Amino acid sequence: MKGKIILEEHVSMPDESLIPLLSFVSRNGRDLYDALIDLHGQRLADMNANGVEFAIISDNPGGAQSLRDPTAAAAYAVKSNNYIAQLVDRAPERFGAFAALSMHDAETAVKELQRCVQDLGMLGVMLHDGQEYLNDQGEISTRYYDDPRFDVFWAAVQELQTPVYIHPKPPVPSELRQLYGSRPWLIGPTFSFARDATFHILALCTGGVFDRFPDVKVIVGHLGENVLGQLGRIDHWLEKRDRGRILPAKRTVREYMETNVFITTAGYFSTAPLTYAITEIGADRILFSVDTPYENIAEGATWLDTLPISHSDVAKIGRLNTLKLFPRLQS
Ligand code: GRE
Ligand code: ZN
Repeated sequence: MKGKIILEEHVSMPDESLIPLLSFVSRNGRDLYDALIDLHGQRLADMNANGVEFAIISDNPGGAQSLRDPTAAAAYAVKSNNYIAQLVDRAPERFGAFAALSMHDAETAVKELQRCVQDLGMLGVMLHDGQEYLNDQGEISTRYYDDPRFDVFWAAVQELQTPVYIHPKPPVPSELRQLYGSRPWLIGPTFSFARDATFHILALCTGGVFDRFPDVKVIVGHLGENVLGQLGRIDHWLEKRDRGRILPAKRTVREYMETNVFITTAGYFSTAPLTYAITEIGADRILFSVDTPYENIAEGATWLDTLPISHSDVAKIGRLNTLKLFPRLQS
């Protein structure tokens, strides 16, 4: 199909110190770096060749969420947002952006979000999982956004009608030691990304964030991380064991997945899990995405165009659901 829209598409400010890290992700870290800082060259050419009309771009993971110093994280977010806004301004008919935010302080995050939406024309927010910070013992810890301290953030998100993409980031040092020291192949897209993002989505759903802010829309990539695969068992035990005792949420995880959460195909072009997702939550909640530059636009686009599902579902997933979720895209 023509007119595809993709929305888990990463860029970075030029910074060659990223190359060693990217060499962990790719057999050729330099090529990956070049692809990450390119937008208007090869990436746009790939979009053109594969019927992709529009991409919502975002900062590379873990971005501001991996910066433990509040001042550094806030300054980084502002710098990244200004840089990404300039990239969009060179071809605004082809690109939009998610804002980067430091989540050390919710009020600061709200102010930067307002600037990004109202002054820079950004379409939503991408948070790279929880905010890393130094706790009172000086240890690196993580804050998740079901914490009531973030209610002012969710209130602003609801007011501005900006979807929030929860994207994974690399593990913190304690997990690197305990889990992955002798199993480094499980870091990132093989396992740790989905493990961490699944936890965060479940924390938001079960913590009652969507009861307090019913109009908030959250997006999660990689076909919903691991939420859908466990959905029946999660709800079964929440109802059987926790409802009326310890569970803050008023509704089932399934209901939030059908009301507040959207999933994307980013990084996961696999037909059986997609059709399973359609069975579980419906085609209206699924958005096509690629996960550039970590995945290939032609591969994702060819997969979408040859899926054994109805043309109307392909049109919804490839474009129409995203237009509905981002009303600003239609103007
Ligand atoms: C991602 O952004 O989802 C990603 C990375 C690195 C490797 C694989 C991947 O940031 O999907
Ligand atoms: Zn990604």
